[in-house]
Amino acid sequence: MTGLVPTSVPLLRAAAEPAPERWQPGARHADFDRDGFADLVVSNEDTVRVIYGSASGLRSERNQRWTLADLPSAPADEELGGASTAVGDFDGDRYTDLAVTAVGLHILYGSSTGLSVSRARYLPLLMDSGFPALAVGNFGNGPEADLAVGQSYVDVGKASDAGAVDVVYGSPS
Ligand SMILES: [Ca+2]
Ligand SMILES: [Ca+2]
Ligand SMILES: [Ca+2]
Repeated sequence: MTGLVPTSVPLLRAAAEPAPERWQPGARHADFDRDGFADLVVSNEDTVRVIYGSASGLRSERNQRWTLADLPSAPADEELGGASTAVGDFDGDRYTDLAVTAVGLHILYGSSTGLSVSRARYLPLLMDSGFPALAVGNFGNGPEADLAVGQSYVDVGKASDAGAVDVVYGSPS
């Protein structure tokens, strides 16, 4: 067989269970450790996982898994509540970084050893209860990648559920 070869990997066991209404899996890829192999990010209602690529494909040895409780500076007693993810080099060090929205915005920075919560940043953006829409690009204000966070139901002033877009500009580490 040539071309695409289907291989089933049981990444999201929760998918076999009844899905809450808001359940929405997310998948991204980027080379967080710059070893030349793409690494895979999968997220669901309450968990973000990273599976690192290798010469022999995605390998489980270096798997990472975070819930909200693992992310630094996040408010306690909250559920992840809908993690959206996006990737970009937000600090311009050539390692791709991971943005995770969960009760605010978390940036996990890439490095030669991959992503680490010990090198993460938390921005307490006001979040609504849905899955924010994320877009990455260099919108200007420095060469680093920037992040736009769109939310449908966030209140703006006296306008409830008005919706808003926050833009977070990257900056050197
Ligand atoms: Ca990699
Ligand atoms: Ca970076
Ligand atoms: Ca920029």
